[in-house]
Amino acid sequence: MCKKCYVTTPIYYASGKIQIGNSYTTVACDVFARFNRQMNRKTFYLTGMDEHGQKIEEAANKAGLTPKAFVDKVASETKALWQTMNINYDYFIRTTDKNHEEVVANVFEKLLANDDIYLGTYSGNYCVSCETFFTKTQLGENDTCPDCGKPTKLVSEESYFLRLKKYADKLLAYINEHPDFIVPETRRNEVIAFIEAGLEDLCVSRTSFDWGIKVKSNPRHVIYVWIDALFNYLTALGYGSKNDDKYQEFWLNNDAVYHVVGKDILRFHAIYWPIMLMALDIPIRFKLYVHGWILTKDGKMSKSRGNAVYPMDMINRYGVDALRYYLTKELPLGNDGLFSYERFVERYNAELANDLGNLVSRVIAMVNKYCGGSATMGFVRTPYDDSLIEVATTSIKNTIFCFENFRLQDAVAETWQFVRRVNKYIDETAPWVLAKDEKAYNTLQTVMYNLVESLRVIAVLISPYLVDASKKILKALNIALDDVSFVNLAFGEHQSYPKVDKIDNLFNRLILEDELAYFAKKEETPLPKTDMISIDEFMKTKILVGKIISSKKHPDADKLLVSQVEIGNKVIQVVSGIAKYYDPATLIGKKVMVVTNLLPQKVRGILSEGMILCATDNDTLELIEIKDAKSGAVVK
Ligand code: ME8
Repeated sequence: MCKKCYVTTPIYYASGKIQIGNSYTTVACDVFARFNRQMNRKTFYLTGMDEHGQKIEEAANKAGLTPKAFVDKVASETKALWQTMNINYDYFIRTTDKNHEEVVANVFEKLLANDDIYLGTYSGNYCVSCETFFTKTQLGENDTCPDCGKPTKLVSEESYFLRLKKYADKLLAYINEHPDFIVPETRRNEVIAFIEAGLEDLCVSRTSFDWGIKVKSNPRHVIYVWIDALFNYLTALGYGSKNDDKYQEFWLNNDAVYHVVGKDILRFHAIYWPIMLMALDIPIRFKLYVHGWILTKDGKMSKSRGNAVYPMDMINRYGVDALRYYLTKELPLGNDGLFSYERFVERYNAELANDLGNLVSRVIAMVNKYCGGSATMGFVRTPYDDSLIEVATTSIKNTIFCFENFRLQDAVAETWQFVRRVNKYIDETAPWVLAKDEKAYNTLQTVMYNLVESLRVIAVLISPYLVDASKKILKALNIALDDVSFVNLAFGEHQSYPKVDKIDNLFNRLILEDELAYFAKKEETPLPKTDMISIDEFMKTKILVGKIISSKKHPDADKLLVSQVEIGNKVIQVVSGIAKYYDPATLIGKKVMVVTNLLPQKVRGILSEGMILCATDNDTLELIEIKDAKSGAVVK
């Protein structure tokens, strides 16, 4: 059995805020890392940020910050979020780290020297949002990005290319010889089909933006984000630097390296990354675990689609554990999972408040009430004990098996087999009846011990995801956290509980209607200040067609004209700043658009009752003329 574990999340683009969809991978890897630590394996958990590229440059411009100031801000916000979410990573890499930049630039030169990278011209469509090039056949309708649906840009520029074709056969052979290289199998088959369809060499540099690592031998080129990003998995371990101990320990001499990624970045990790490693003669040590997406009822959850749910909104209302539980429980490795508030509240009530929270409160209250707050393994057995212990043993074994294989959802389900069995054991043994019968004292002791010991086993099994609840239970049982381990975990291992402390409710029951009303109200709260207006606001503007029947210069202002405008059977006076562009005589007879419901106001002493609409780019100005519609017609 392996003694070490290296697990990585993708590094998140610094351009967007973390929503619960992409926080999924980080929670899942944290659960896996905690499990491995509990198996006494030396574990290195890596996460971080992808901070270069056009997308981030644009986001920084929009925020009015330099790219560096922008990514610094996002990185510190992200770290703070992970801390709140009990994410216990060992290293947080940023692609703007000097060491990372230096190593990536060197790796690029090495690939160039070996002729694995060559200079050519790229011509094709580029999606800034996904930082990806697409061929014509891959594009969606109207040349939109096949992944995110946004418009792509046609780009033609000198570029460096990584030779992929050269390695296609070698990669296929590797995948065939390593059946568990890509998990689950459906994703593996997808990758095989993609390679068999023929690989195009990959564009790996850009000249049209600046924010990135420069090619040392040709600084006009910036290394395109995927070489930069993928290498984080090695630079974080010190690869290519003076001190590469961690690279030796966790990559070269380790059988358990896991890259956990969403299905949208499968190709990059399953094809481009191993080919880069092959070209550099670095052994492929990793396995790829590919998860689906968290969807909402209108598709993939993402900030750009406007359907994102943010972790802090859930944490502020339900606590960190509830969110970690939901993410761990709801997303199977292979498929997508649906997020809805209804489902969240249902799961919370059924599994956290009822099955677990209630169980813990009841057991601790009973052991205090009936046994003075202590429990010791007894010598009497009830007819239900064998079954309880059998389910405990199976549940421990299966939970560990599922965690080992990154089947986190199944691991939770296996543990819950036991949680439910313990609840049933209370009903079967009815301690409140035993407590009334003096002769049943020893049986009651046994039942209480079995229940408390069950809580201990459960607290260990849930510790990778319900981090706080697990600690609270163990604290109440007065068990040192250092004693907690999955190795040799067995029912009956801990034989005496001299003092069981009272405990507050772990999860208070929620009322579904209240929660739905809360989120509905939250969604209705006014949008942050923007220059957008609602349709209702726009519809308040009354625009009618008017015919200019006379026009003359304003007596006191060179820039203004005073016109009489006939609108239907009414004539209004309008003062407009158009004298620089129009001779008043040429306006007579023109039909124009007039805003007619502005409050009348005096402009340099002359009353203006409306506004004539013009198109302007500041250098030129043009009245918007109407050809056929009659004076008085409505513009809408
Ligand atoms: O792709 N459900 O970064 P990223 C589940 N920088 N997972 C989701 C999700 C959802 N609704 N939305 C996003 C990048 N993700 C690159 C990675 S790694 C060398 C470079 C997941 O911030 C997505 O599938 O766009 C991906 O695995 C991760 O969040 C990072 O996405």
